[in-house]
Amino acid sequence: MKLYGSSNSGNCLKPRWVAERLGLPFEWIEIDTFAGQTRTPDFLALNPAGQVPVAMLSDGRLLAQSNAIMLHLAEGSDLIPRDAYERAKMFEWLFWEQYSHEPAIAVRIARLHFMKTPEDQLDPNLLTKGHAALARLELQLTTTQYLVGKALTLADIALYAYTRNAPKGGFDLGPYPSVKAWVSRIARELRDADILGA
Ligand SMILES: N[C@@H](CCC(=O)N[C@@H](CS)C(=O)NCC(=O)O)C(=O)O
Repeated sequence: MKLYGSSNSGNCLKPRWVAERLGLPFEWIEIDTFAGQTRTPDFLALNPAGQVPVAMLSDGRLLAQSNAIMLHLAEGSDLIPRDAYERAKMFEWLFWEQYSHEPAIAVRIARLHFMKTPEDQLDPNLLTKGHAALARLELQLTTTQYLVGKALTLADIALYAYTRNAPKGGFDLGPYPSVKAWVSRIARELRDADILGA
């Protein structure tokens, strides 16, 4: 399998972490999104949406969208609950992540940290929406160690991807102690050297 992605992108790290955790062999192909490498004819042939991550499976079939790739790679593993209700709860978090978390938190990280856009040029709603998402996570994580059930699932991996870097997007995690503890826990589970400082 080939994984086309940017190491700076939480969306791209999601399927990479799943492949690493499950011991699935893959080749990582670094794509520089800021240099326009998602807009070349060769890349658009892989994903007409012009976005990473993209997986090219061992038989050549292509798959885009971080959460779809994770679901495919993790099929049959303990990262997807077998219980139907818990599995649906995992999907609840995955859909919420793409609509209510990533569009605020990932966008602020990209603009402030990577593109060096001045704060006053950003939509102020992003900060409000991002804090609402962090408060929603805090509400869950004050009562449970993981987002669904009693072990790591794709829900934790999806939400961890950008929450771990929320401070780079100007989100102080001080008011969210359970989120901070969960970030440390998931970092250890995924052996995420960027956060563990290894
Ligand atoms: N919903 C998509 C979002 C993918 C996405 O936004 N990818 C960004 C990097 S995080 C990208 O490829 N940006 C480059 C571009 O749009 O040209 C997913 O979860 O995979």
